[in-house]
Amino acid sequence: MSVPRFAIVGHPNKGKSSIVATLAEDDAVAISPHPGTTTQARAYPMRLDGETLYELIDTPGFQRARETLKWLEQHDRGAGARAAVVREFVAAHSADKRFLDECELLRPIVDGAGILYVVDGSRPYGRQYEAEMEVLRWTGQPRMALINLISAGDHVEEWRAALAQYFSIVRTFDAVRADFGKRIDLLRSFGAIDESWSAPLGRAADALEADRERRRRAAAGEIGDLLIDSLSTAVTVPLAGPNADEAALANGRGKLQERVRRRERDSRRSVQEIYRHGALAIEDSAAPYLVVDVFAAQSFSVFGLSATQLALTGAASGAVAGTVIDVALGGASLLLGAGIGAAVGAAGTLVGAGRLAKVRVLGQPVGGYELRIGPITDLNFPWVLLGRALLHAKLVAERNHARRDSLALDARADAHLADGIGSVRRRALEDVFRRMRNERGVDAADGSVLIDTIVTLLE
Ligand SMILES: Nc1nc2c(ncn2[C@@H]2O[C@H](COP(=O)(O)OP(=O)(O)OP(=O)(O)O)[C@@H](O)[C@H]2O)c(=O)[nH]1
Ligand SMILES: [Mg+2]
Repeated sequence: MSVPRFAIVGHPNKGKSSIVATLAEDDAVAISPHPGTTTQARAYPMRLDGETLYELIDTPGFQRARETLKWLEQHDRGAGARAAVVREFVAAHSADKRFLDECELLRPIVDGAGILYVVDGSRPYGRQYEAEMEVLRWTGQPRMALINLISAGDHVEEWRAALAQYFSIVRTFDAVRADFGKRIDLLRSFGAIDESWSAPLGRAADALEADRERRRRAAAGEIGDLLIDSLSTAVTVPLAGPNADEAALANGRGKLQERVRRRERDSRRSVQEIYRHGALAIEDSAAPYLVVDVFAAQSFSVFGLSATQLALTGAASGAVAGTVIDVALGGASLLLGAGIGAAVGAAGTLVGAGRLAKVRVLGQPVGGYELRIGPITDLNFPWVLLGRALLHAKLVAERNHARRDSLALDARADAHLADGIGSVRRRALEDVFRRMRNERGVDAADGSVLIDTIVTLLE
């Protein structure tokens, strides 16, 4: 069975390429505020597991719709021959510079593509569009109109009335903000206009929905791995003697932080690749919680659990058990603390504000000593990592491929994330975190609690 193909056509600069990018999940489609950005028809396949589900063809906008229509009318041989006359138009003008754009946009349609006609519903309707719509009607191909809203105006109703004269299905569709559900609706409704497409498009929609679940699980797996790795990370630095000095501590602390930061960056990249957003930049002053360092105080205040939540969760008990010496690294920012005066090797546990990492001096069998820093035992550390990862993954999963700005945080995300988790889940997660912190390792059951919880939190 042939793959359903749609040509996205319309006036220049109305969001055609944006719709292609959205429906093909391809952020490489050229989009710009300047009319005439797309100059050639180009197919973008939507692939899943090596199979092409459907194909979108981006096209240049109409330039000479009225003249095109005039030519068609001059060659009219009755309704039954109109599709053939359009084909003749393309053949007769393929070398005619004046009709380059018309030939580019009509060629895929005469070759069998369905039509998605895009208009901007924020601008008033005008009769100049009628020639375009009439030319499209002449092709006789299945067609649907999409009302995109590029700016603030609202002329949707007048557009709807006019479009209904030419198209059996008219939908509003926000090229830049349409979410996954809206895209699936669009696919299914396009299946309804053409019988031969209803089965493959129905299957495509089902496959995309199943894939959505798979992606969510894969993203949860990445976040789970990030937590496991970051909570079990420890670094070593060489020591001159059996006592740790300030410089060695600072050196080890820096290494540990850098390792966690790098791990977080890698995890974000993997999550973005799962959602086909590999090239997405995360840098926007509007997104401080996402951009600032995982170790910054701001991350802790936004994503960490409150003292009450920590107590309710049971996180506080048993967290510093073990024979190693926990050194308080002080201050509001984990491991950044000034005044780390703790002499490693001294007896006792300095709990301080709960900003902790395990620190110990190891004797080497071949002589010499090294300082081992980690794992990070700070009670809030896993919650901060998790909160940041969830927010990032949700924004990436929602993000439409027509957007060209960097990833920005929605103001609503200001709500304290940990509040949404619920105490039962929080406790289950904290049990897993505790085992990670205590270096006993996590087993398969812990792994599934972790992943299942993260999947739910991503919904
Ligand atoms: N805010 C907003 N901007 C949009 C929307 N759709 C398109 N745009 C913007 O409108 C401009 C044109 O979008 P394109 O997708 O390049 O339009 P096009 O129809 O392919 O343009 P040509 O290829 O030049 O004919 C870009 O700056 C888009 O970012 C929308 O739904 N909302
Ligand atoms: Mg374009």
